[in-house]
Amino acid sequence: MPSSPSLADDPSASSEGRVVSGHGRRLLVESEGGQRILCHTRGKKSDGVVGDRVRWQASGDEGVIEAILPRTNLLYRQDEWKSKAFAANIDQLLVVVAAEPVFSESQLARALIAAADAKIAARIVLNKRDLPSFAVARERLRPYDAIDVEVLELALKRDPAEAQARLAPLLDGQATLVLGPSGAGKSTLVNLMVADAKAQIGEISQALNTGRHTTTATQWYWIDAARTSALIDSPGFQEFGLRHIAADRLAALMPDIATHASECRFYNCTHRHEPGCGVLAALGRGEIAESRYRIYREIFEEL
Ligand SMILES: Nc1nc2c(ncn2[C@@H]2O[C@H](COP(=O)(O)OP(=O)(O)OP(=O)(O)O)[C@@H](O)[C@H]2O)c(=O)[nH]1
Ligand SMILES: [Mg+2]
Ligand SMILES: [Zn+2]
Repeated sequence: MPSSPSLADDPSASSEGRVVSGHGRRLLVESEGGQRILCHTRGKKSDGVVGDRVRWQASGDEGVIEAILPRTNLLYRQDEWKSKAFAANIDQLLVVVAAEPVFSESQLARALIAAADAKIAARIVLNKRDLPSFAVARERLRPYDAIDVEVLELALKRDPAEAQARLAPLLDGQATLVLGPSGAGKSTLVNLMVADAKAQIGEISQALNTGRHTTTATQWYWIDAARTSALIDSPGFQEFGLRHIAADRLAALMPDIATHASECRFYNCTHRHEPGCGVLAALGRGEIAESRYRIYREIFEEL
């Protein structure tokens, strides 16, 4: 007689699910039938993130995570001392910024670079079209038209019907991570597209521009009852470290820089001071936006 089989030997003892929210070792897992069960990870491990597919086993009213299944992708940031995962197994990214509070183009560019590195398609939403400062904000996004990142100009709160009509086809059948600075309108977007989301919205005074965070945890929402389209709301970020990216790969992840990097005299050109640099030449001709080149330099120095 063999001794009692371990769970790994008997798949019928556990079932698959998806992490829909979580903090540390406590993860909320949605079963294939759609129920949500609070699960704990075994031991000290706490590497489950929202979007993860897991094997879990019931244990009383709660559950225990047996394994995190292999990921198709993982979007995360790597700051100087810590790494922070946003979500796993996502189909696309929506970076939401707004006319107000004024957004950091560097943080936006970093999110797009991380997405390119993880091979995740990305779009930008520029929200609060109703505000007078919108035109200036739109102008700051011109370099992104040139690299074929779609910019959706929306007023999620002021013109919800139009925003809904434009977003619906883009979100259909996809798992979409919503990322961006605090106060941009991420939760407003989630509430617009998900009937019963009730994501908390920060009614902070526009004038104060305080940038307080309203959403504190990443959370997975289904848009449709059939559970085919999902939105993942996330807390606003203020920094976005890219220390997981090798310095010599950075240019390749910035399409406007990459185009001209092939024109450099030296194959290992860093595009900072080398003679015959195609990137510096293109910058001089105005074919690369100064803000984009500045961001390239800033990130390169960090790596
Ligand atoms: N004027 C204007 N305000 C908007 C619009 N959409 C959202 N807001 C406001 O912007 C503020 C912030 O919205 P949230 O959806 O909470 O922003 P968030 O990105 O989720 O912020 P965090 O959760 O802190 O990361 C709220 O006061 C919204 O009402 C819009 O189209 N126009
Ligand atoms: Mg929010
Ligand atoms: Zn160069």
